[in-house]
Amino acid sequence: MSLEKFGWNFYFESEFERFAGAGREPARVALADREQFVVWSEPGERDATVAGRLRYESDAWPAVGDWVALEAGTRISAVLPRQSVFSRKEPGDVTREQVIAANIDVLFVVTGLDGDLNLRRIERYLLLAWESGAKPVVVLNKADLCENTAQAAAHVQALASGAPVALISALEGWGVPDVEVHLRPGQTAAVTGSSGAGKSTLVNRLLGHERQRVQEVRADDSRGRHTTVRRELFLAPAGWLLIDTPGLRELQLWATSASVDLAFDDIAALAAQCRFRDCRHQGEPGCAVATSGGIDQSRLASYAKLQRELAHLDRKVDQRAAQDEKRRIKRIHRAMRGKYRS
Ligand SMILES: Nc1nc2c(ncn2[C@@H]2O[C@H](COP(=O)(O)OP(=O)(O)OP(=O)(O)O)[C@@H](O)[C@H]2O)c(=O)[nH]1
Ligand SMILES: [Mg+2]
Ligand SMILES: [Zn+2]
Repeated sequence: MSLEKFGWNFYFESEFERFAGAGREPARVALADREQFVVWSEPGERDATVAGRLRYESDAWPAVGDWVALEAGTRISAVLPRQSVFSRKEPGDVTREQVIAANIDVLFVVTGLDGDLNLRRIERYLLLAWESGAKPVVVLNKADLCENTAQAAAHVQALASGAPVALISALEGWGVPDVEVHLRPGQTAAVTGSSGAGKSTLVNRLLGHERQRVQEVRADDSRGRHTTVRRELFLAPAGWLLIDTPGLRELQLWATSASVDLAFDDIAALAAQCRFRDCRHQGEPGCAVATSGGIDQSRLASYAKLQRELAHLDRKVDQRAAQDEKRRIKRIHRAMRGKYRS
């Protein structure tokens, strides 16, 4: 089996050089389930665990899609630097990144058109998608259940900052070619979105067989039942790779403000012409965003809200970094005291 089939390229080849030797081989994480991993390497598919050392050496815990150095055929001893990474903030109080999928070329943000179309939620997904470094594509699924698909598509197009929007029915199978056009052999895509949006139904369509379990949404509010519970990589017959992920209950941001400008390129272009560089577009004199009239009020409010959230995250990350630094200095001092005593 050649590694190229699994997405191996020149970038990873070069990054692997410093890990080469000592019985280490490159492998790709196909399934990550807490402490248990399935990896793909030259000889094929294998179960793997994480080498004890890795827990202390770095922050990088292997995620699905990662390229790793595999020792003795079963132990992951290093995670290669990622080409792209789709993350969110870990749910709860901790200020930590949670990697959802690594090394993806395309990210399909899947939404069902069966309930209310939540434009603000799509904006959040798109912000993280732009941050990931992968190419975002919005997939409006369950178009068979929607009366006015053209209007839904137009609303989403208006907020997508140029990301393609595909209108499909994964169940009935139409529109799927508009999803497939974004994939090339050797490339990796991931699907993300709320539970019940139809991610696994789409994955089955794309793979050409019923690989993933799907389950009906709740009749009263169209919400899903969190059917998919693991992040898993599949190899499609056409030669590209696809990651199915569980629906996310919470989508807290893990991003930089640069991604806000990518995700809101309409506002960013106008904001560059505001008189004051720190214009918040809330009635300041000479505000180009306010006078243009072309920006929807709710989109502008969403832009401001996401920026506030990111500013808050920045402060917390800074605090955390400062704490880490303090701990590191303390450790060094302790080590030095020990050294001079002996
Ligand atoms: N009418 C219609 N139903 C669909 C379509 N796509 C998926 N469904 C149905 O929606 C329900 C949920 O589909 P899943 O594929 O399990 O959704 P999921 O996004 O993988 O959900 P989680 O794994 O829980 O995150 C199932 O009953 C599917 O048959 C579609 O295009 N049209
Ligand atoms: Mg699923
Ligand atoms: Zn302004």
